[in-house]
Amino acid sequence: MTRVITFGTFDVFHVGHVNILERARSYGEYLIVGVSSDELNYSKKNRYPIYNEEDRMKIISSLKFVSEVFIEESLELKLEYIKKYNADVLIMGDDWLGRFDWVKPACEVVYLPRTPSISTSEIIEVVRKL
Ligand code: C2G
Repeated sequence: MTRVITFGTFDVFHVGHVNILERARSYGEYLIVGVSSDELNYSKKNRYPIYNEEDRMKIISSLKFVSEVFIEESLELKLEYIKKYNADVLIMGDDWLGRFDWVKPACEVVYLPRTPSISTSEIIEVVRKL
């Protein structure tokens, strides 16, 4: 059984998130998702997510193609998470192209094209202008 792992904030959940999770799952039979903690998001983007980590975990774990969910506390712990969850493949969107190649001795790394024209930041901007 191939075990696939992916990571993300998945704030203001949208179809781009569904697409990457669905495609990630197609690489194996078991999909593990590391959901970035509120603190990790703050350290990366200088703002807290709109949805808190508990709600984001609940949304992701309710998807039929997701097998297991955990909180990702740090970007530097990728290798530890890959080992802990016994992952064979790491899937990331191509906005992260090359950034996680350093885990390659431990597992295969695949970057998938992002869904065009949709992002959490764009949704926030559009709503803000209403
Ligand atoms: N994504 C996508 N298409 C979009 C928007 C997002 O394919 N239109 C993908 C991203 O490439 C990423 C995943 O959805 O693989 C989650 O996106 P974000 O929530 O923006 O995740 P991010 O904040 O980049 O966190 O350890 C890595 C980080 O935790 C990733």
